[in-house]
Amino acid sequence: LAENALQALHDEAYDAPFNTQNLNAETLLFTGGRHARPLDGDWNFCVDLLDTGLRQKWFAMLPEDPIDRLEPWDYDPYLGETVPVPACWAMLKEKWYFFEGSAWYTRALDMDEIAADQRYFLRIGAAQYDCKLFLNGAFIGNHYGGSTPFCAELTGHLKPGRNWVMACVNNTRTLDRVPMRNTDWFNYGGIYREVALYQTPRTMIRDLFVHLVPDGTYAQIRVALRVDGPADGPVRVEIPELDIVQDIAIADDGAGEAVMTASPDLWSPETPRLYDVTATLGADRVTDRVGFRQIERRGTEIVLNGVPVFLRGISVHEDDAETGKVTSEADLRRRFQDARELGCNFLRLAHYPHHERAAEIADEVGMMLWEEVPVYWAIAFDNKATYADAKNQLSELILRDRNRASVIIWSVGNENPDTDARLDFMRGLADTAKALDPTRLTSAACLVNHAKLKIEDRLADHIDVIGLNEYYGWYEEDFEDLERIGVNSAPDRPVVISETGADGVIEPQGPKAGLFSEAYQSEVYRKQIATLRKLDYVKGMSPWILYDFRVERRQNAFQLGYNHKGLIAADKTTRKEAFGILSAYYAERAADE
Ligand code: GCB
Repeated sequence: LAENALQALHDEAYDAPFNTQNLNAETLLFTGGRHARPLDGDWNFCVDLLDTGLRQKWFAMLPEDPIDRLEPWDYDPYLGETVPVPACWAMLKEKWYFFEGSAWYTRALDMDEIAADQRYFLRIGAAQYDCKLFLNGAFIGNHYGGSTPFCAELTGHLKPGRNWVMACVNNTRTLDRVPMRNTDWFNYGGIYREVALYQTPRTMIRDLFVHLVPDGTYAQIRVALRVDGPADGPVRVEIPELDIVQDIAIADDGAGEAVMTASPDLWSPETPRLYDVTATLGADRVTDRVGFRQIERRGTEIVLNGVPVFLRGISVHEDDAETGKVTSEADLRRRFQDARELGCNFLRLAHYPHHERAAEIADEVGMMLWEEVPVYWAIAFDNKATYADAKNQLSELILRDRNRASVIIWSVGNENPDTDARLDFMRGLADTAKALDPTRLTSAACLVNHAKLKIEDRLADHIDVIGLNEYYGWYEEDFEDLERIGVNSAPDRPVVISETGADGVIEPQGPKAGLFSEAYQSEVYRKQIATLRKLDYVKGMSPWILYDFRVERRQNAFQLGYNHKGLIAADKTTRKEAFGILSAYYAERAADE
């Protein structure tokens, strides 16, 4: 008791040693082509609302001799119920539906042997939001950010035989996180993407970036590498279908790069050509399938491989009525199929990094992508730690996906108030994106200045494409204002209508007419299309949204926990009338091209 009382006095400090954020973009490992040992499946599980586990150090209680334990612990990580990984706990039991706090995951990891010349990395595809990792009782590291992968090096901690991996995952919404407390999507907690163990030689290829040099010649490919460990020779890069075999010298800091002459067939939505790329350093070998294309902004045009394009898009969340944020190959393929049937050449993956398979499939089927970090609404723009977190999430996303030709835009945020602090913050992110990847466009979903009825946002000078969310016909009533905005604005760069739309609930659950009816949604789409088609600086649109999605904050009699702005209902099958209206418009646009 005395000890507990003492602990209570030091309450603020109990988690401080574990908030290291040492698992971040720096420690991410390039995994393309590497052998993954999956660690998915059943993990022991316990929700821990009061963070008793961190206070009592549940992670330090090893399983060897449970009978002889001297202290009465409040949880036994080695017994009790299990949950599948990946999963969102909200989807597993009704009593966990709205749970926000810490939860403990534990599983055995059996190793036949530990090779002295090998390194071991645990990779978690995503855990919402704060993940503290332990191995055999020792704290390994901590990651912030709910949608990007992270790697922990286990070399030196793993032993032959049985090891125990534990993760404490916390999805509490706070003001300083990215996103903050208030969002319009569900706060699914848990380890909801795949977990795997990777093994590499001592010296290994940490990172590989392959792209067409964006100089308008379409005749040069650049490869940039980062090697970790002492390299005693060059890295050999091969692209067999282009007859490329190139040795790249590695400098003392581990960096190496080369520009090679080649004339690849260019990647585009119509011709999604990909090439096998391998990089070899001693016994270490990574591979990728890479498309080559150039995306640029020229005045108010978005130009792909020298040709102006109109982005026929739709926004989409990572959300499923059954599994929450857990996606499957079939679910992703259906998404691309539905977008294709809508007539899209472009998808906005809102509002956070989606599963990495999404961009791989987009590469393969030919769909341009907008990828985004959850700098959503009014986050703590004047907080340095919040900035570091956002910057890290953006860096992890870019390192993960910058070999994907399909990704044409990095978006640094959504609907943020135009303050000085926000301008500094988001300009910093846009600069980060360009530094890590000068080959793509930057954007952000900005807001209309409703007082002036004008597209006006100070961030616009620092991004390539002005994303614009406008809800004329839904949150804003007067459609004529949208026409005025069109006339009052003369943006010097392309505008993409990153959102517009209206809720439409199919009868009999929805009303026959008026707000929330399918008929009303259709009418909004008709009017939006009629107005936007006249604005020549609008170079694309990604209305809100492909599927209805779950969210805590929508609770009226029609919503019942869902946002119903989907063109397809939450069953991902039932199409609303507006689907046909948008697809007719996209068919017409495609025919004009
Ligand atoms: C928005 C947000 C999006 C919401 C949507 C809505 O402007 O960017 O996250 O879900 O509006 O339905 O209100």
